[in-house]
Amino acid sequence: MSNQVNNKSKLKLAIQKSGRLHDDSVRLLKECGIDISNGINKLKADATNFPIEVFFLRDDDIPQYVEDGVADIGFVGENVVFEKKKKVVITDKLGFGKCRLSMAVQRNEQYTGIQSLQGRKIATSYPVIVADYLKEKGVDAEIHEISGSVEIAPGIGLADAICDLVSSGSTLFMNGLKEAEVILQSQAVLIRNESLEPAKQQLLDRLLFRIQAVKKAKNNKYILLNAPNNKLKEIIALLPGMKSPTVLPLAEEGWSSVHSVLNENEFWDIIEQLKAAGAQGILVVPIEKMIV
Ligand code: PRT
Ligand code: ZN
Repeated sequence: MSNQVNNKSKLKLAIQKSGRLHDDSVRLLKECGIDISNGINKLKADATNFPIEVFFLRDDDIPQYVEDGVADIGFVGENVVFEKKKKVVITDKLGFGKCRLSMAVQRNEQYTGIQSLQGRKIATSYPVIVADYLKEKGVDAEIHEISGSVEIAPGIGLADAICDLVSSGSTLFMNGLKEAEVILQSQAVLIRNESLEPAKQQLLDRLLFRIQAVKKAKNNKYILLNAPNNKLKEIIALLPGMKSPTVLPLAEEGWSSVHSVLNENEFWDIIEQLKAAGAQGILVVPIEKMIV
């Protein structure tokens, strides 16, 4: 096979070169069985065990590369996708890089709703999203675009308010600001070019299948417990499982071992109910991959 043909049949993925999304992007690939550990310091790297080529870029550039087809797909914050307004398709949420884009004002300021920003100055690195939001709310404010350290703008008299990404809230707190209004929830997403050729779409489907299995596994736990046979019915009724729980007899007469899968969201509630129903020796084990 010539090199050119070889390259054509590879899926080209753009991820952040360095920064908050880099490590989680590489980790997700690894959990999908895709190893690029030899190339992280280069501009691009081939995976050794999946037909994928990874480009390392600034996050701001990823939507453009995917729109142009230089990359077929990308992992990037949804906030960047909305700000850049490129023609790309958001295909999946990746479950990491979670944050929110929020308006913030000085802590001692009275904030009575977005209308209180009427006629005032807002510093942000997200001028497009902010302008859309203000327009939708019918608020006329001056947007001052700055690319970094947005949180210091009110303190130095550059703006009355800011609109910036928040995760723990400690940056706002340390700069004497308070979060006033969430305007967007964001996380890393997989974007794709609008018209992928069939061979690439097939590769993307394989990758998406693996990503689903990894995400599902993270949200679920495998649970094993011992139950007296006279309580089995009640205990089984509490367990969802993939189909129904597995029930195996224990060596000790009158007891069974029950195995099932629990979703993280309902996990503690169900554990409490299981205990109350007579379950003993409850073991909870992480799941590596989950294919349903
Ligand atoms: O070099 P490159 O352009 O690629 O990187 P970058 O500096 O533009 O981006 P980077 O690495 O800072 O962020 C990449 C992406 O991570 C963002 O686009 C978001 O999708 C996501 N993300 C998640 C965050 C945060 N959480 C976050 N907390 N991006 C930035 N922040 C910053 C925020 O701007 C503020 O300065 O962290 C500070 C607030 O954090 P808390 O925890 O103090 O609230
Ligand atoms: Zn950036």
